[in-house]
Formats: sequence, C-alpha cells, structure tokens
Amino acid sequence: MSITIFSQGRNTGRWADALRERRPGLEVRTYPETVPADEVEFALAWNHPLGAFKDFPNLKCIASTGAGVDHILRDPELPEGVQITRIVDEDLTQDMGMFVTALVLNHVRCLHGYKDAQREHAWKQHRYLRTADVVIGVMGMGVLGSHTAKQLSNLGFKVHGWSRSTKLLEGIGTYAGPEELEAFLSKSDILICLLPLTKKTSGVLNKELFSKLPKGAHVINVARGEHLVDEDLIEMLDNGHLSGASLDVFREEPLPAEHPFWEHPQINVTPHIASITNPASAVSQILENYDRMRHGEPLINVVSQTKGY
Ligand code: NDP
Ligand code: OXD
Repeated sequence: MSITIFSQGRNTGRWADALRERRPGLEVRTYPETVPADEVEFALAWNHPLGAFKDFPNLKCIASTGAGVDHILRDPELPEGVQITRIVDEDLTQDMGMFVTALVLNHVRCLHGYKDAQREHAWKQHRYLRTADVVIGVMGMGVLGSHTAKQLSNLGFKVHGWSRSTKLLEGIGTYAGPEELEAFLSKSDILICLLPLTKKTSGVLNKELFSKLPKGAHVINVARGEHLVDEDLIEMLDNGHLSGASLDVFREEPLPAEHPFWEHPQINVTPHIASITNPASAVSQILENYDRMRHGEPLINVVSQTKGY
C-alpha cells in the first residue's frame, strides 16, 4: 500500500517528508515515478497533469492538498467512482482570516498609499475609514468565508455574507441564492470573494455584479482567478465605479509579466499566498482518509462532484 503524490510544483517534498515522518514505513511515491499501475489506490494532488489519473484502474481516492478541488475536477478524464477529498484545516483557516484582515486594514487605513508617498518624500495624510462605518460583504460563507467574516466582525466592521444556503451566524447578516444577491451587493463597501470555483461561480465577478456595489467599493479576490472577468474589473476601476482591488489569484499563475494588473495603480497583486496548506498540520487528515479507504470506511472532507465543491 502506498500514497502517490501528483503535483506540479507545490510543496511535493514537504508533503512526502510529512507523510513519512508521521507514518514511518509508508511508501510514498511521486508521479511519474514508475509504479505498477494497479498498485495506485490513493493519490494526493495539486495541479496534476491532466489525464494522469485515468491510467490507474484501482484508484479510489484523490485528495486535494488544498481547500479547493477545481484543479482536480477540471480534468475531463477523471476515472468514474473515485472519491475526491479536500483540506479543512485550522492553520489554513486562520491564515486566510489573517490575510484578508490585513488586506481590509490596508485598504481602510490607506497603507499602500504611504509607501508610494515615502518614495517621493511626500508628507501626505489620507482620510481613513473607521471600522463601524464600513460594511463588508463575504461571498462564500463556507469554512474560510465564515471564519473570515467572524474575524472582521470581531474587529468592529459590519459584516454580511452570501452563500447558496441560508446561514445563522451571530452578529453577521446572511443572504442566500441568486434572488438575494443584489440586496447583499448593494450594501457591500468591501466585497470579498471566497467562493469555490464551479460552473455556477465562474466569471461571477463581472461588470454587472460590480455595478450593483456602492460607488467606491473595493474588491478582494482570494478564491480563484476564473471568478473574475479581468477586463470588467479594469473598466469599472477606470470609470471610477470601483476604488480599488486586491487580487491574490489569477486566471494564469504566475501572472504573466505583460498583464495590465501589474501596473494598474488601483490594483494590489499578491502571488496566491493568502493561505497555503501546512503539510505538518494537514497530514493527519490525509492519513486518516488513507486508513479509512483501506478499511472500507466513509472518508472525511469528501466533496460533492455534482455541486463541484
Ligand atoms: P467551502 O466549500 O467550505 O465553502 C464554499 C462556500 O461557497 C459555501 O458557503 C457555499 O454555500 C458557497 N457557494 C458555493 N457555490 C455557490 C453559489 N453558486 N452561490 C452562492 N454561494 C455558493 O470552501 P472553503 O471556504 O474551504 O474555500 C473556498 C475557496 O477558497 C476554495 O475553493 C479555494 O478556491 C479558495 N482558497 C484560496 C486560497 C488562497 O491562498 N488564495 C487558499 C485556500 C482556499 P453553501 O454553504 O450554501 O454550500
Ligand atoms: C487552496 C489554495 O485551495 O491554496 O487551498 O488555493
């Protein structure tokens, strides 16, 4: 029995070390290391080469090393009957909350503007916003969205969230479904996207949606690049409807050097770093699922392949 890692460029060595350290004797292989194809039953995956899984007739579980599974589900040749799991982890959740909070505070206190002023030796005070005067809307009230919403609410911001199903969260207003989206947007001075990427959410951050936000709103996308229609964002910034955007994720990563986001004065770019799974913390749930698979028990953190998350 073994675990095979299918990953293009993210923490492969750290995952292999964490697995071996936590379970001495476990065979850990890294695709395309040659193994008898019928021995591969459990895969650990991040951005695997598309089509790679179809060659393993006994594959039972594909475990994402991240919270998102869009990188797995986009494979048109996924074997049927394989279960897909994702990471739900305290470190990942805390890190996302911290990162988004930093972006929000950076925006309301105009911190990035002072770096530019310092370069010019300019003593320029910007009017800042107080937490109680800012309404934050979180799209996607799952594990990461609801934690982030609570953290921002604890800092004194007015926070509300939008998801597929209705939520009950103390101190946080919630909206659900397409019919309540407009009401949610109309009050969001800062919009945070923490949706999973699915057929329904692809391209959701577009001109029509932005036009329903209050004038001067700031957009934060820490979910996936494909949620955003890039040229719509630039248009709505350039026509003054939006005041700025903080983007951590992009349609193409790394963001190509010639992409207009790099130079846009109202866009802050970060390199998909909001929250990266810590293998040392998340390895136990991978091993738990590996054991469950071997004993024929139900897996944890399984995603719905119909819903896409
Ligand atoms: P969850 O699955 O826990 O939450 C997803 C949320 O989105 C749920 O509240 C769900 O609603 C809602 N949702 C899904 N589809 C729709 C829809 N069509 N309309 C309205 N709401 C919808 O995911 P996580 O919180 O764990 O992660 C969210 C995403 O964050 C990941 O998929 C990943 O893309 C991204 N991510 C980015 C990272 C980074 O470093 N930038 C790091 C980690 C994750 P409901 O509750 O009703 O089901
Ligand atoms: C994730 C990510 O999905 O890092 O975990 O984006």
